[in-house]
Amino acid sequence: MTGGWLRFAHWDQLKVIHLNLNIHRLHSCMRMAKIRVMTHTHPQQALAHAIRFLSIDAIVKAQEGHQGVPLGMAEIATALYTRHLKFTPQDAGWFDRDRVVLSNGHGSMLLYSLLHLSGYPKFPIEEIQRFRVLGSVCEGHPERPHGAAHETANGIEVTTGPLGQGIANAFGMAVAEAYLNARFGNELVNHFTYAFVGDGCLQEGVGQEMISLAGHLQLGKLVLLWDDNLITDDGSTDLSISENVAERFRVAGWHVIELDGHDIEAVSAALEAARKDPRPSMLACRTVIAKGIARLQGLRGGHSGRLYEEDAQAARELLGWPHAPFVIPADVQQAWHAAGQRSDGEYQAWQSRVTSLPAAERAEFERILRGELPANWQQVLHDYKHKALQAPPEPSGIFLSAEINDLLTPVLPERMVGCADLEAPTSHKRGLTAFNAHDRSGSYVHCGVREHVMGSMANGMAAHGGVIPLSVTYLAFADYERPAMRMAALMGLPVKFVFSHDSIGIGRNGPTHQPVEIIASLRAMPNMWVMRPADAVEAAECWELALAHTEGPVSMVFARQSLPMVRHTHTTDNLTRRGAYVLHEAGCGPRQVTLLATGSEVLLAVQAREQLEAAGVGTAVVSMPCWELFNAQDAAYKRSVLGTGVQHVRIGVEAAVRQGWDAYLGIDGGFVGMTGFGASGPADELYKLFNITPDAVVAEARRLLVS
Ligand SMILES: Cc1ncc(C[n+]2csc(CCOP(=O)(O)OP(=O)(O)O)c2C)c(N)n1
Ligand SMILES: [Mg+2]
Repeated sequence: MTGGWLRFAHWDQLKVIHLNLNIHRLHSCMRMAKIRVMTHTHPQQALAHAIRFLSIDAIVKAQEGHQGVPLGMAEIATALYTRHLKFTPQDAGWFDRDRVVLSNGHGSMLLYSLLHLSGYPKFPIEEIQRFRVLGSVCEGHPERPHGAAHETANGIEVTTGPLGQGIANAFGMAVAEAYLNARFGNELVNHFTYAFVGDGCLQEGVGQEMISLAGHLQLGKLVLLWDDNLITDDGSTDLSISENVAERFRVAGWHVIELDGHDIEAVSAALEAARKDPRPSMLACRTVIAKGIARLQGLRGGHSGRLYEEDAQAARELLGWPHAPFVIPADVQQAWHAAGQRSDGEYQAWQSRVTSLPAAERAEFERILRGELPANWQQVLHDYKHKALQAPPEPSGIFLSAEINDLLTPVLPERMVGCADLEAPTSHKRGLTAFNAHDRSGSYVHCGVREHVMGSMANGMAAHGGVIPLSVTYLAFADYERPAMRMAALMGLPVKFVFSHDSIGIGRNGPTHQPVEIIASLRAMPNMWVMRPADAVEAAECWELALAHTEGPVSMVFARQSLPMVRHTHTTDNLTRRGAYVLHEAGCGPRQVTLLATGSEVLLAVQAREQLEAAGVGTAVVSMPCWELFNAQDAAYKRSVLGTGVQHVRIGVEAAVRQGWDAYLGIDGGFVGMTGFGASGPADELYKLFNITPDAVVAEARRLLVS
């Protein structure tokens, strides 16, 4: 009894202490705010307040949004944009601009206010007033515009919302910058990457992966601005975290400064120090969430608690801001516009440095900036196709990709490869050297066993531009980078996610390493191409299409086991271009059976066809390396490939689950594949165990033809 009462009292006490702490925090914040209003010391305070009130007014109008970040980080952002950032709103895609990522993307009004105030043309006041209205550029969370950055850039560098992604993207941008800086020199590429980051991003696992790898690589031009406000959605950070977060950065080799995030001078001085320090920097800016909203500041409700007009009015009185909603006084507006022009000189100087480059150098640099592939880049792939038919290449599926990539190295110096500690079995390093803390000229990033940050890094690199990122691991571990893959698809970023060990055919590592459902799940992702080539020729064709594809990511799925040739005749045409094609038409009579297969199972289908044809059953084999490309073909082509007719049956063959196949097979179609997880054993034995064999395909055809 006593123990129970004591426990209860203890809990109650804790609650009281917590409440007192919050009230204390609230009072001290209000005192601080009043003192600031009374003394109005800092000449730039009104610039910060302009961010605050644009955010408050937009959120009140939208009747929802997250005020915590813009109100808490207004001074930090003011210091960065008015004194340090290299940017030109009039040319938002200027290649040598500093990059800014809002990793705590829920605080989108911070970014929109900054873009509006500093003069980005896509963010007029009307758009701020349409925050969260369908069709507005001021969407709930920031969304990067689709398309080539030099044409579409509007100031939003990456889409953010899933916490942790943004800082990992920023890290990728810093990697791309360092690589291009090593290649083209300070005169052409020399910029910083800044990221606003909240507690949530630093609680996410990907955040820790990023801290570790960026510290290891000593990316000195990466600067994080941490909104250290001690609050997340559920309330105090004490609820869920007790380690010293800044210390995590220090032990990983970062330069850390802890400071008052509402002190513009302190922030500015820290930014100055950060820019000079050779280590990546983290500015731990202690802030008050929702600063300026007396009812919510410093409290859980500051995060996104509903704001009312009364709150806006009270804030105007508290902070001494007499202006009507969405009205920025002329002097403040002018000061912000001046900030937007602060880099004009540097911009002009950079332009003239580019125009005065020797012609060939300039052409190459501008090609890289535009993200264009060099003339004749396909030639090595075409040659490879020829050669593969004359002398069958290395057998393993993933090694075909490795071989192709090795040939691409001198042709595409902008290609950068990240791999999550699987260099030997995937072999995409070959002619490349490592990008590391001492040598930025290498284009192979040893990511360590950190698949998630590898994917997000690749997204950041693609968003930065000037490099073509590859992200390499086993297909079973795609799930570890899936959040990044989804963001690549959502943003339309041209990242090549390369996978090996694509089915049960991996050897004896067992079902943990045997993906059965992952191909289907990747095919379910909008705007993601999934390619599963059947042999060396298809591998070259897939790479040709993947590299030319700039509107979104590609998952390139390769077998670990050998992929003997299934294509025996050279075609100058890229047959994979249409996603699926008839590899063998029925020979002995009209088509009765169509076998549809991908990757390593195409050969099984070919062998099954031989048996069926020998028995007088007209059988076609269709190779389907990329469903997404096939789905985009016209109905007539689709019909010609899939085959039609009452007497005709279709069978899918893939060492994976059936999900998705019904679109081609129909409910009456047959399927030879997996229905559950795999097992530990040699590949050939597993194929027999799970009945994925030519005999099984033949048996399925006979069953369907009879029924
Ligand atoms: C991966 C992910 N999980 C959860 C969320 C939902 N969410 C949005 S903001 C937030 C709290 C984040 O706290 P913090 O970064 O400290 O932001 P603050 O409350 O200080 O604005 C949560 C849980 C999310 N956006 N992304
Ligand atoms: Mg927080």
